[in-house]
Amino acid sequence: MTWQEAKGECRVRNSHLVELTTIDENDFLLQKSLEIGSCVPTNTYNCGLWIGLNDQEEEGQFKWENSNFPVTFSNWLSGQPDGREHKNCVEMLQDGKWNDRHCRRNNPFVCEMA
Ligand SMILES: [Ca+2]
Ligand SMILES: [Ca+2]
Repeated sequence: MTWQEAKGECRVRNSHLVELTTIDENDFLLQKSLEIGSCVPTNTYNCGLWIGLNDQEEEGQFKWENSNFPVTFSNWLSGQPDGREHKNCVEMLQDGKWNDRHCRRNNPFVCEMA
């Protein structure tokens, strides 16, 4: 789903796109995604999962969509974010690193309850 659709899908389930505020939360999600293992990594970027982080409102100001908190902890892949105004939604890659990407990309996603 697109990031926007994923956000809506989480809402329907009474939850929101996951917010990762510590390395432990990041590692936990990474571990879970590896356990589910529905994607075979063929390159760095092909197994991304949407998380709640985005800079759609103001370029470069990344924040979590549900809490509206600005990003404090972050785990960007080296060289990311690189999308400027073209890429405003964030995915977690197969190694747990983050990448900004086109919000219209179809990615799996992770919801969490409040
Ligand atoms: Ca951006
Ligand atoms: Ca990027």
